[in-house]
Amino acid sequence: MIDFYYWPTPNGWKVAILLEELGVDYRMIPVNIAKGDQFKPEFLAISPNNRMPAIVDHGVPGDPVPVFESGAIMWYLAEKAGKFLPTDALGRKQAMEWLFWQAANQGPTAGQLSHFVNYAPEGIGDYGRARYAREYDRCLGVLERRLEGRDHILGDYSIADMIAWPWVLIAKPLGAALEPFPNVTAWRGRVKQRPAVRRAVDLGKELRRSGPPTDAERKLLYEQTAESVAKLSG
Ligand SMILES: N[C@@H](CCC(=O)N[C@@H](CS)C(=O)NCC(=O)O)C(=O)O
Repeated sequence: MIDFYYWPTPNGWKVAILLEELGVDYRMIPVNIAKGDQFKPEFLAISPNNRMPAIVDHGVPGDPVPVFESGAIMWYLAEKAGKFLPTDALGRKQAMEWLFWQAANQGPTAGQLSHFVNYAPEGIGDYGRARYAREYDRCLGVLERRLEGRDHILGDYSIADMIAWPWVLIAKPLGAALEPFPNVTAWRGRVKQRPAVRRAVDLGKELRRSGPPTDAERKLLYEQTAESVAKLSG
């Protein structure tokens, strides 16, 4: 059994997709990031960066194994299952490259773009929005070239697709047009058709909020410092 600490966002969907694709037994535990669940000491013991997704694997001999960071979680689960990860050395090197690419480039960029598009206070978000829109566009260009002549990022469908796909799914709400990227558009559609992917994107959709964050939620999510996290986690 896997405990899956989750909130319905693109970062949460990445791991939800893999869990659904693997068909493993898991229990979804909501981490309400707008209410501060990510600062609870029991969650920080699993995920020291106070971010979801995270998992605890109970299906191992000895103590349960906690894993944080979506890329690490996905590598761990795929390797354990022997699925969605190449087995040869060169293929594994490429899987690592594209996982790190997502975690260090596309993910943070899309996250910041989402912040500036959705949450930056009126009038002061323009520079940030333009900066991250360009960088998000650049990342789409990188994916477009990689998908030239390939159905999936590593050739076969793998965790490299599952980790990069959620932030491409929501390109439109982020203000980006996919028309200039036909390879990315076809890949986005190909992955979207998979039943496991649909189930993952629907996971916990009833938890999703509508409307802008309250002042208290805004403070909790966007004004974190080492000191504020230390205070909140008691
Ligand atoms: N690099 C992390 C990013 C995870 C992340 O940013 N999670 C956000 C929600 S999308 C979160 O938990 N935020 C809580 C907070 O900001 O305190 C990963 O890929 O796992």
